[in-house]
Amino acid sequence: MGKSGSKLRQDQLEDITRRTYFTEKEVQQWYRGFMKDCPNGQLDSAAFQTIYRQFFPFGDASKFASFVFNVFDENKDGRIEFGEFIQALSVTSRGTMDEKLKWAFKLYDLDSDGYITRQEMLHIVDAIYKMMGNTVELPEEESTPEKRVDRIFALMDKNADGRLSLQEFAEGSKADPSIVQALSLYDGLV
Ligand SMILES: [Ca+2]
Ligand SMILES: [Ca+2]
Repeated sequence: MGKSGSKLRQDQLEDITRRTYFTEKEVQQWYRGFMKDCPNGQLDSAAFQTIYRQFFPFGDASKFASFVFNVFDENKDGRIEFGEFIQALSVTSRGTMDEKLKWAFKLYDLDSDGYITRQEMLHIVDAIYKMMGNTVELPEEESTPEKRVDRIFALMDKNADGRLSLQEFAEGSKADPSIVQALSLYDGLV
């Protein structure tokens, strides 16, 4: 007693290590940190937003944080458990380019129908702009979320149907990595 919760059971540890790019030692370290910040073993949306706000004190990170939360919360029960947390962390920090792109695609594809509409992308880009506040000087052609989304769609929407498939999104992102700027934004944030 007393120590329960500070260490993962061996079978859980092995399972998580198998499913992520982390070593057993790293998983245990993340687990200790996670349980210290979330003693009940769960992170809710409000707590998640608080973490993001600390990183972006000059803008409003709430909206972006709530979108990222939904990707972390894989079983959609409104809470991030350690398994979900470490899985997302593994992909965003050590995943292959394809894994990172799929993860970013999920972030943008708000209704999970397999396509990113202009409206969906506008929601995310708007959230990113709000989070950055006035801290970055944007070039004229990207001075508003609408302009940035127009630019992204001009580049990525090859068949011009007003929505991006995973393939269009992946090809466009590889051609111009700056487009998936959100990736580098949450890289290192969690
Ligand atoms: Ca969950
Ligand atoms: Ca969609």
